[in-house]
Amino acid sequence: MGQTLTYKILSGHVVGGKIAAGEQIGIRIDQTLTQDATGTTAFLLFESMGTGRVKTDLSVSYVDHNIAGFGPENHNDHLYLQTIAAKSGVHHSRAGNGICHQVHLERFGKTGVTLLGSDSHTPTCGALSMLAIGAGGLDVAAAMAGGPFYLTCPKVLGVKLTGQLSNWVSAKDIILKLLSLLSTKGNVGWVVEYFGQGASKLTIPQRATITNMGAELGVTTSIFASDEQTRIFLAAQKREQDYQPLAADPDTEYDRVIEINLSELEPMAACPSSPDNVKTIREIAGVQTKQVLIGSCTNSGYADLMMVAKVLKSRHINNMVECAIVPGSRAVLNMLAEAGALADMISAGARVLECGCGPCIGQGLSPADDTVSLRTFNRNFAGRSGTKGDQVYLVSPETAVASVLTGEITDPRDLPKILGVEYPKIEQPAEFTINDNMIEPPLSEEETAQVKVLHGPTIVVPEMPPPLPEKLQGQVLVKCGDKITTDHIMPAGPYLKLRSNVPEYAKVVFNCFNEQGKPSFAQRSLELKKEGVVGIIVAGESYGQGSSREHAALCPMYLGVRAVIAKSIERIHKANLINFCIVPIEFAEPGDYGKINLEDQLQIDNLLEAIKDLDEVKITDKTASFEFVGKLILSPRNREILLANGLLNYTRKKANG
Ligand code: MIC
Ligand code: SF4
Repeated sequence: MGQTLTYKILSGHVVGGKIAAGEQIGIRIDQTLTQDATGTTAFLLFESMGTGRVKTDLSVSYVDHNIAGFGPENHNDHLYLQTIAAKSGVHHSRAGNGICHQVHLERFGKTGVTLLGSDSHTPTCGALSMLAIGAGGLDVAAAMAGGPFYLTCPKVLGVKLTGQLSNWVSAKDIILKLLSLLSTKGNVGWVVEYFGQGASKLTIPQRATITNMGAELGVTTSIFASDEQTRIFLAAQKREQDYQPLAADPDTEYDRVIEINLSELEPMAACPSSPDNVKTIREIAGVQTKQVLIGSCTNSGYADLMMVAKVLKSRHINNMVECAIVPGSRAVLNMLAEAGALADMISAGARVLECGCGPCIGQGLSPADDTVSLRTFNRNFAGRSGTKGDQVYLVSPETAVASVLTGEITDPRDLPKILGVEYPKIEQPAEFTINDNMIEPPLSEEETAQVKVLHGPTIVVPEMPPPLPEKLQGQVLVKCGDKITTDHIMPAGPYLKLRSNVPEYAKVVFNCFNEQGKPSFAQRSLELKKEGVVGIIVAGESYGQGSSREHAALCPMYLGVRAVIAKSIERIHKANLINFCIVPIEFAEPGDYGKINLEDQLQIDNLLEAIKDLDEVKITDKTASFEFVGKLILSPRNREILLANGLLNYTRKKANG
């Protein structure tokens, strides 16, 4: 039987373990990417590993998330990142150059290589047939130091695309369709591989929209074959040397196959407040919208934005709608400017933001209370936009531009009829405008010696975890439901600038559950910590969905949390918990979740012994007087990391023999 594309790349990179689904394997990492919001911690941890220059073929440090600069924090971070990149042999993409995934796709992606990124949308580069995986910053730091990345060897889901997209239906609708079929939970341990005639017709930016938002499925990554489309894109980026043909063997048998006929697809939206709450636009058409935001790392390709500009040309956005363009890369923005498309957008009334994450991560443009916001982004978790009770719909650029003209959710296929707008078919440019002057290449070793790393006063080296106790006595600090995202645990928006200062940032852990006039999660945790009582988080299914931000583990750990007991835990977050020595425990009987209450006292008598070599642990709820069993789904390496007080200490121990 032939090999899947995923297994071909894995086989070429494996350095430990057996390539078979479910086995723990270590793989060599060729490239890494970090962004400023996770990168500062990643580089602080990298520095403390003491390995000097990075050992990867290529590492790029992007500044794209935190670029608004309210107060000195952001710029302190940027200067640190710029100087540590210079010191470590890392490329540095400066603020304003674009969003990491979009820029990496354009300037650095290379077929057949592995990429580890401290951002959950790193799989975007799967569009170029790379094995691109999101991870916590500490895992990326370890990879920069030359260590392998450890993962569970995945099962492979083949998504066969047949047919052809109709006018006004786009790549976004393909991934929304898949989200409607698979949902955001229960997909841990899978890779999605796209194949079929329909896949071969999609351009690289279209594929990138799909692999990008594959992160919302909770899979390890998503990937397309490398074919003529790949060659054309890389040639247009003047990087044809980074192309090689690569595909699954023709006789491959996938662990599961789903078929999607592109000819039958129609425009869709992920309704509030989960990317899998998908409906067709026909079902929700007519809902009034007050805001339409177009762009982000999901839908910022040249064709997407040119299409929007062409539709807006000589028209005006609806007077009741605020419209902004959030370009993903400076290169695309430049090309829009050169083509006059930027002027078309501006004269139609669109506001043009600088290239960066911006409103996608709650950095401005929060919608008004009780209003609908349409975004071409990838996440609409409750409150992520910065407005409590927000109603964010995720749509394609086609649906977005149709709706911005009418002021209500509009099926773009109706545009010819209602406004006389014909579908503007946009050809991929034969050549992209290339201008890398906002990317600083690594310095030579001699030049590196002269660099002084700037640690501004708002950058605080994070504390590492103390050892776990043999007998764990703790209190349930929060009991939350299903699909708790890292945005619930560690809000971004105005707090994002505190990423480099754990004691400050930790004050807003679980802020969405804090009630006015009552002690916050952080205050309650620190009180208990003083008394020597450990904090415990109890949760439902799919705990820790969404982002790779390790602060969702690091900050609770700082507050004294040492265990999470959940019905299930998402891959990246579970790794982050282990890296920061918080024990991930899953209910053996999901029904036990209902018997536990907030503030219950829980006890585990033999925690260390269980971590050493047991798959289950007995937990006593002393308040509710019952016992239940927790599963420890841990690899031998996970166990060693927990027993070594976290990944940093574990790495140091290994280095010292
Ligand atoms: C996101 O989209 O949630 C982010 C912000 O890009 C995160 C990373 C972060 O929290 O810094 C992600 O996707 O991993
Ligand atoms: Fe930035 Fe949003 Fe993309 Fe995350 S999902 S990298 S915040 S644009």
